[in-house]
Amino acid sequence: MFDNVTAYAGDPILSLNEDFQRDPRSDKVNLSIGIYFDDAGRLPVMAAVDEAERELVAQRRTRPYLPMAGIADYRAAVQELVFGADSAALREARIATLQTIGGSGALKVGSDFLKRYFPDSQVWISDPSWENHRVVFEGSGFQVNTYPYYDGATGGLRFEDMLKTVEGLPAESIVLLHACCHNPTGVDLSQAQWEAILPVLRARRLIAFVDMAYQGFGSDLEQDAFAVRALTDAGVTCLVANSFSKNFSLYGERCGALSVVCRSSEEATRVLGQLTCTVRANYSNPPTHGARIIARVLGDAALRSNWTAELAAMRGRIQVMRQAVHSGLEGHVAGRALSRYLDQRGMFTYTGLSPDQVDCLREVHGVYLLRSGRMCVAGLNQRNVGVVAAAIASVLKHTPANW
Ligand code: KET
Repeated sequence: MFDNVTAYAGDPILSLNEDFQRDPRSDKVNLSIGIYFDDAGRLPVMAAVDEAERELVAQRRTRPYLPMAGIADYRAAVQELVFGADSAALREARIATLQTIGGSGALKVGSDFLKRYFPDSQVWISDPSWENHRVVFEGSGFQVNTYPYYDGATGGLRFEDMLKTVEGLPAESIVLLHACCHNPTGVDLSQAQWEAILPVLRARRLIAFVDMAYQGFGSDLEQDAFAVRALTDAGVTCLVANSFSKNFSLYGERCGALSVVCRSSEEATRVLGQLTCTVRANYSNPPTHGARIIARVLGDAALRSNWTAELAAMRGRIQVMRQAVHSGLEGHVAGRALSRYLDQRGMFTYTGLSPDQVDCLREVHGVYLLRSGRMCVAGLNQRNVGVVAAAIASVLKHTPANW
């Protein structure tokens, strides 16, 4: 029956992470998947999450089917965190938000919804982007194209080229944008660059689909939401997929949300209805546990400030690791452009290492990066950073300085 089922080539991130788990070497280092590890190399259980979960468990709450759109308190908390307590669109009740199965689920529900109403539109993602963006949108039946984004020569942004491409897109094209901490490059638009692209999106009647998987890992929770809020205030049609996997360290609970900013509250009600219809057709309704924890933390002043502080400390630790790997490399390889380790933001740095160099790092040194050269800086710690810098230096010594 399944003779013609071909073998799955694997996923460039998740399959590599599984390879890492199987690697028997005790000194292996995982800088592949976008997961924050603490300085002891462990996945943290954040204190506020721990406390909220204990309370929940003590209450011995039942687990009914949730509404298709998810928990009301959770949805309200998401709206406030993403759009800001003083958002005019929120006050006017014109944002449709529903709880989703992680940020991935938000992208999937959003892209299925868009395919139904904009069947002839095409999707534009940054070059490069998170590998799964293409997979999700193609899975909904869209043609996926790229707009210029990263400049390999400088480690910065090709903003003028990006703008020019966006200016040439047909109306109702879907433009996937990263709110902050761009994955995989760690290079974001400045606030001035966002201000420059907003009128183009609006004037050309483009649909902005913003992916915000790293709120709190760039500057802080508020500043990281700048793009989302500026788009909303500028009246650009936009969808926002946000994830709590990273900033709550709740990867396996699959907590995220999709918000669609509409023209009126009446429109938002209709849009929410069709989004819940998409959910029903896929998985009926979302799960309870993780969302209850998040709603509790965000809804309680003390827990929330504890969470915000711990997130700030995580962000600070990543910054320390950026400096540590930079100075480690400086000591080993002179004359290379290393500033990108310091300048790029969020969990990732695009190292410029070639697939062959990445293979060598993994096979010879047990250091795992994505073959695109993406390094998850949040996997570094005081114990492994020196070893990693020495391993990269050793790989670089055998190749010309091309970056
Ligand atoms: N968007 C982006 C930009 C992103 O990096 C991830 C996960 C997600 C969405 C998915 O979020 P979730 O809530 O887990 O569904 N990225 C890391 C893990 C992965 O590939 O699934 C990564 O890039 O390593």
